[in-house]
Amino acid sequence: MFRFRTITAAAVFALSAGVAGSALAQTTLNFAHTTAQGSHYSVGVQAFGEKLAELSDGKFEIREQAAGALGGERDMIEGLQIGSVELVYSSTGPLGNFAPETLVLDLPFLFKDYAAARSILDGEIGDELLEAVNAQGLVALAWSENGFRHITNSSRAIDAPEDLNGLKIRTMENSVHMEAFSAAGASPTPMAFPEVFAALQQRVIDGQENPIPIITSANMWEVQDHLTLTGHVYSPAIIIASPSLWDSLSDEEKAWFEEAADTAVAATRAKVEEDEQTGVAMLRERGMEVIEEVDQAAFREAVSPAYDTFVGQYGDEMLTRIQAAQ
Ligand code: EAX
Repeated sequence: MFRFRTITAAAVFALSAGVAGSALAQTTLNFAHTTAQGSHYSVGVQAFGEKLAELSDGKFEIREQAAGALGGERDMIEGLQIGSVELVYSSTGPLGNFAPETLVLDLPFLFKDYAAARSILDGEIGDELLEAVNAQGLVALAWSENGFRHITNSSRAIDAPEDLNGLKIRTMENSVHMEAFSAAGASPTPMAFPEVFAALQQRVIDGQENPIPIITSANMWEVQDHLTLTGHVYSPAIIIASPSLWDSLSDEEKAWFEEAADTAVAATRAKVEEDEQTGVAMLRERGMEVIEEVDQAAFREAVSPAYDTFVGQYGDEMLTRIQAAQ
């Protein structure tokens, strides 16, 4: 015991004498997401890391854990609650299983365009929904963006909702999305994102639905022939921190993280816009057959029973507020 203490004291002395104030003071934080390096989330994580390093003068360093290195989105959110990961960039896919108040955001055809979605998420409604997430032992820093979701599959061109009949479509682990695809006649198969590519490749499922930034960054063209630009739901993203990280921070440090999150959101949105402009042409070049002219009213009608189910379970107060705000 005596010997151990001596060594420890000597080591502490050596460290503090040699490298005080340098890299030793640095804290490395894991920032996890399910999408590929270089994707819209990845660009956000990198921007977050740069901003945080700048504000903290190098005290905090971000280590990006991309492509589901720390599991699917449900696993990662659970990881935040138990403190095995510090920061997560996630869609709302599994979020409603933690904070049901956020499920309203997953209703199809709720947001009319990107501008409406962004302004509502950045405003009072968005703040209230972040608070609902915080009530679940999480620290929600900001709403970010995934984009309007579209349907891909390898069986047939989907021109109208009837073409979905019987198709096994992977959905996120989200009751509102599953209800919508059921109502439209598809056979929804919930699955964590890191499993989707292999499931498509092995034909365990026929199709999936995701925004252009995901379809492009996940190389979906390699395993999917058809893309229909249904834009059937706006898919938000959220940046969440673990309570154990948060509780270890001073107020000044918390403000740095909040500013870094805003920087991440701006970077991600810019990348979504870029992908929206270039992605469809890129997917066509790589062999996907793309249907751009979509009768959205028909799809809206086909998924409308999901609204009745939602309102029956959760009421229509927040839904009405979101509709009235655009
Ligand atoms: O958050 O699971 C999904 O389809 C999500 O869009 C993806 O993981 C990005």
